[in-house]
Amino acid sequence: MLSEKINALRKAVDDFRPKAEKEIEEFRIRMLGKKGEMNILFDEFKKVSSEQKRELGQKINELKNRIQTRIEEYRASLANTESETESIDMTRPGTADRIGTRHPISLVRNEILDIFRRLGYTVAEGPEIEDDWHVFSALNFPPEHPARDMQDTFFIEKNPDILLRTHTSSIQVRTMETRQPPIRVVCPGRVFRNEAISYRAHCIFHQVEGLYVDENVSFADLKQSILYFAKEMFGEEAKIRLRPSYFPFTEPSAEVDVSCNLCGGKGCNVCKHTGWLEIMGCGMVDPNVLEACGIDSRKYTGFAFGMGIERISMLKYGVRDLRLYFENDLRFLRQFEAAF
Ligand code: 2U9
Repeated sequence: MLSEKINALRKAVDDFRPKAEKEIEEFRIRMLGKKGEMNILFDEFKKVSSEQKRELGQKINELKNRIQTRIEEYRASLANTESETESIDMTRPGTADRIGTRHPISLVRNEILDIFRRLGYTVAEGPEIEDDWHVFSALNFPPEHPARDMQDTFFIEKNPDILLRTHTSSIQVRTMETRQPPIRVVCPGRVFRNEAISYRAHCIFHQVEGLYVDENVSFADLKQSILYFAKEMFGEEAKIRLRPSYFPFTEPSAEVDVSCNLCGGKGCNVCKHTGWLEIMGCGMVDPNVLEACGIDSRKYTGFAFGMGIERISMLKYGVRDLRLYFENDLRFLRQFEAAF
């Protein structure tokens, strides 16, 4: 009987989980107080036979010690948690988790696309694996043009030619084939050229090209759109100049320079002491190209432009080696954490 009572009480002691100091005090009184459980046990103990006294006496003493140690332990642990809660400043900002960042090529691509979206352009994309028509023939490349050579282009199949696109112009061809003017599109994407890798060239790089076709689109419209782009991308003080050039798909064609934003046009080693940096090519879409894509070149005119995203990003952020964009070195990428 008494032995069972001792066991039941020990279980109650072990199960006890106080949440506040007050509960410990109540527990102490219930167990060790004048009319508490221990004194009831001691009273009953007086009545047990002398043979049992030794064993039960030991058990009761153990239980009393257990209760006393538990009370001390609970008091100590509650005191600890209480002082901890007091010292935590709940208003302090938490430690932010380190999440991934946008690659500088994505940052600059998005920025370019946003600038042209503000001018009413929409974004179009297309396949990286293309056919001869969309990359060369529709764009007025003559059959013997060097870009069609194995040295410059990665071919997947010959006759009929299937290849990796060397520019995103194929997207504009596809747009014109499926839509009639007015057309205002910007076409971002990866392009592939069989080039030796160096600080200024890579066999894979990224472009954004643009196309505007409508009635009465003029070279003046082209210049004004590019000036707007240059100011948005490089700052309000940016100036542009156009130098005559040649592309099979535009006539007339031009190369665009922006005033060097590093030296403010005074001349430095980035702009090779000219005060100017080349940022893109452009021109009026050749009527042959409009016709090849099913657009009436007597009714419509258009302008087009193309730029390398790596190049724009290098100029904007002062990056001197293009290969950094492909190496995924975190020491490089983390420098763009704050950009967006
Ligand atoms: C169509 C008609 C015309 C796109 C153009 C350029 C000029 C140009 C280069 C810049 C540096 C490519 O990345 S780069 O090597 N691009 O100079 N691109 S005009 O003209 C087009 C495109 C599509 C149907």
